[in-house]
Amino acid sequence: MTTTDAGTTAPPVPTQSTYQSRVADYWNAEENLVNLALGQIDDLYHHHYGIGGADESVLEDADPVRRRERLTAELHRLEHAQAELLASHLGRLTPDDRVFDAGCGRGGGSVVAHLRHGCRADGVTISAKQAEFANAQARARGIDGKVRYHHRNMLDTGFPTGGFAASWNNESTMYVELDLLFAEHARLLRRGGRYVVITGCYDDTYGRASREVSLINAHYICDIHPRSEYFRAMARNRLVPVHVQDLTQDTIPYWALRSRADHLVTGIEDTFLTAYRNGSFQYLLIAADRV
Ligand code: SAH
Ligand code: GPP
Ligand code: MG
Repeated sequence: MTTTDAGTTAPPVPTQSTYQSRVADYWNAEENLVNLALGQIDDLYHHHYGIGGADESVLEDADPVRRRERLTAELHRLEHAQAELLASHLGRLTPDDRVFDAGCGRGGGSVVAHLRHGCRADGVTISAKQAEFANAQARARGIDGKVRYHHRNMLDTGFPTGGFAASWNNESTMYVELDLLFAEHARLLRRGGRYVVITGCYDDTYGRASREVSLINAHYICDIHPRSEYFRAMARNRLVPVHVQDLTQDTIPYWALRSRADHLVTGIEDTFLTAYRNGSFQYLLIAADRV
């Protein structure tokens, strides 16, 4: 067991199921240009999608090198806007407040929250590689005293009970059982603390998971939940929604632009577009108070 500045103790290697080990393998090996080339622009590395109107004029640039650069920058701008939207829902935070970034990827979201609110941040990822990468980024920025990343299981963080003013999952809920996840958030958040999730969920009004939702699951090794399950699991775990926003129409321009970026596509772009357009899939933000 190791003692950390975040308090209490946690095992040096997270306890994890076989499934979670495979998820860790995916993220330890992941080097998609669509993530690295975007992150290199300003050293904010995101593993989520974008929102807002896209400047499609970048596609018309006659110079092929400049066209690629402008496309990359435009996709990054849209992903950054998504991170800022999430951070804007974290409530009022002071520099002494601590926030928890559950499933933090290469760390961009915690940096955005810290820069916006001055707060301390603890990010947790099941991938040792990502935690190492994100800590190196924080050191390079000189914010490693405030922003830290941990190779841990977000279902069992070892962080102190009631120690956090806010917490979130940005596109990381589809890797876990929601009841276990929300129980850990409810434990970590102080009363009146704020929880925010941005996620892709399947739409209960469609019926069950569509073919496209199943293809997205297979692509990322995840298990997308229905929208209804978020609200049931929150209600069971002292999390009371204060704001719900359907971001589906806001994310379609990102996917439409990404599908035309030949140098960045991964092959999943048309599946997302079909899933959003056929009504089987939603991009959703929920902000909730811990009561
Ligand atoms: N929130 C980040 C990354 C999203 S990608 C961003 O917005 O950029 C999904 C992340 O969830 C990956 O970092 C993966 O390691 C993490 N993850 C999946 N299951 C996890 C678990 N059980 N515990 C901690 N992290 C997990
Ligand atoms: C991460 O983004 C993707 C996920 C966390 C899983 C699926 C998300 C849903 C909303 C269903 P990424 O930036 O690593 O993916 P990509 O490499 O495709 O850009
Ligand atoms: Mg990406």
